[in-house]
Amino acid sequence: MIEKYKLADTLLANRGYTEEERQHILLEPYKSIQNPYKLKNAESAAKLIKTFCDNHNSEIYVFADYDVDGLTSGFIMGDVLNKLSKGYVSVLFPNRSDGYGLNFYTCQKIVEHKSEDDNILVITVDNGITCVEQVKYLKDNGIQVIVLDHHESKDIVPDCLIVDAHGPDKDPAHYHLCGCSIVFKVCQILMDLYNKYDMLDYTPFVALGTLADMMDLTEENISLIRYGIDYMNSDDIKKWKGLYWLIDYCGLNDRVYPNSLKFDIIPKLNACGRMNNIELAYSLFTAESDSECERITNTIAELNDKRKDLTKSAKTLVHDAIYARSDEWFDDHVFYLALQPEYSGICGVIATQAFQEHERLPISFVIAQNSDVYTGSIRINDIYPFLDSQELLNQELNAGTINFFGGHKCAAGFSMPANENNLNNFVVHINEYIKNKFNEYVSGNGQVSTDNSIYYDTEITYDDFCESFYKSYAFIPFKDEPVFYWKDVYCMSSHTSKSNPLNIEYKFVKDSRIKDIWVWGEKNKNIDKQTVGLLGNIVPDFRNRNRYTMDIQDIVR
Ligand SMILES: [Mn+2]
Repeated sequence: MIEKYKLADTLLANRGYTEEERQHILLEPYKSIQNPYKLKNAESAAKLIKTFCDNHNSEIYVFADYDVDGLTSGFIMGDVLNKLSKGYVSVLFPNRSDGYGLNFYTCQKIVEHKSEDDNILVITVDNGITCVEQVKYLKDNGIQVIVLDHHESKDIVPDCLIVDAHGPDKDPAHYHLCGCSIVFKVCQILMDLYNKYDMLDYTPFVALGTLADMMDLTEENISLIRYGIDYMNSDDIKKWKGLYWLIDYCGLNDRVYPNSLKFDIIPKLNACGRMNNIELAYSLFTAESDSECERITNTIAELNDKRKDLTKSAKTLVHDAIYARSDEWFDDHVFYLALQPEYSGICGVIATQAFQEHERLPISFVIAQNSDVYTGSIRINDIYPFLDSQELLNQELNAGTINFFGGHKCAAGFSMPANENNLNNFVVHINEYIKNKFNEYVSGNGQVSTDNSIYYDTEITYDDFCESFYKSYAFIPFKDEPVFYWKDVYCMSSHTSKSNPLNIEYKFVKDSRIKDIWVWGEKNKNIDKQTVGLLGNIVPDFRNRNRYTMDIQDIVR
């Protein structure tokens, strides 16, 4: 492997990527991006879309979603159609309060203003696979529908053209694609049918969608992200004015990495959806003037601050609620909060917070009480591998306490008709579910792993705390962040933070040089005047992004 990529190669090898995969990812990423024609039904979808694009009287409605994958899916589809279509194109987003997916309200509006000879196509992106009734309604009214999704299908699927690797035509070679990548591939074919444009211009958006949805980091996904990151670090990004402004606002010029997308850019875009204004993020992507970009970027930052304030106040609620009931706690396995509608975008964040307050709590959920529907998020504590939110919610769907759910084993969203009885039954059922599962597990042969061995990727030296070291691997997205070992470092002194006594700043000495490193929370130890080993990730210093420091995971003596 070329010297420049030696570290990245080691880190990938440690994570089980084969030599051929590493070769592609690092040296020939174009080889990792699979032929779009291999994605099942993608070519038929592109051809059908083309017949509408070629028609002056056509109307194409793209129905997207309110998270970052949905946003980027909607943007790519809309932008490509605006370039190719002779007819009318519109991109629509749902409100969180309408619930997830193509909703009847939007369908009705499209049908109402349709006249006899209109040629209308609805394309759902990053949603649609569960919208059986809505698709039927549209088709009954002479409207064609294409579903581009990456979610798991239920037993009954919409009666229309579907591109979804997890849909009825299982396509395991493409399970790793997010909604936005499905759209990207269909658009690659569509562009190809017109002999036009290079879709690689859109990889920054694919990178955002893939990271936001935390898709598996397969060879193809890593390479798609890599293309997007390289593009964002080049002058080409100025072509996408709004995204360029946001990158600039976050102080990331020439310094975009998968982690800066995860921790700086994606949360800001997500804040729009959480605060019921995903259109704001969309308007940034489509903005044409600098003044417009500036105004929208500032509004997004304000919205993000408001979201943070709201989260903070909710965390206080969780804290107070948990401490108010500590005595009777162990009779009850589920913690929940019912909040006002303005919290609907951050129920999941709050539900997760409950585990920080009570680390052995099995299940928590938070609902926002809108007048006719309660929308909520449920979280499973991953220390209980035998609990599965999908199993639980499916049972509740059949029992009629909820009317919709989606998500994964440990995190899911759901909605229920606004009704106190439903809520009470839901809580009773969850407690029963947990008790049954515990009993099953204990009567089985549940074993707890007691592997306490220390893992690290490679040793580092003082000189590795620098931009060039970070740059040599951080362009690769990792599921498990690289852990480095800094051996035999002498702890000269330490002092605790004034605002939080759990945070400690240590002064370490190595080779006659001093490095000060903050250690957050309860990981710190009293190691004054001792020689220790430090295990952790290399991160930009929060006080100065030009410096690098260690996010310490463990201190070994
Ligand atoms: Mn998605």
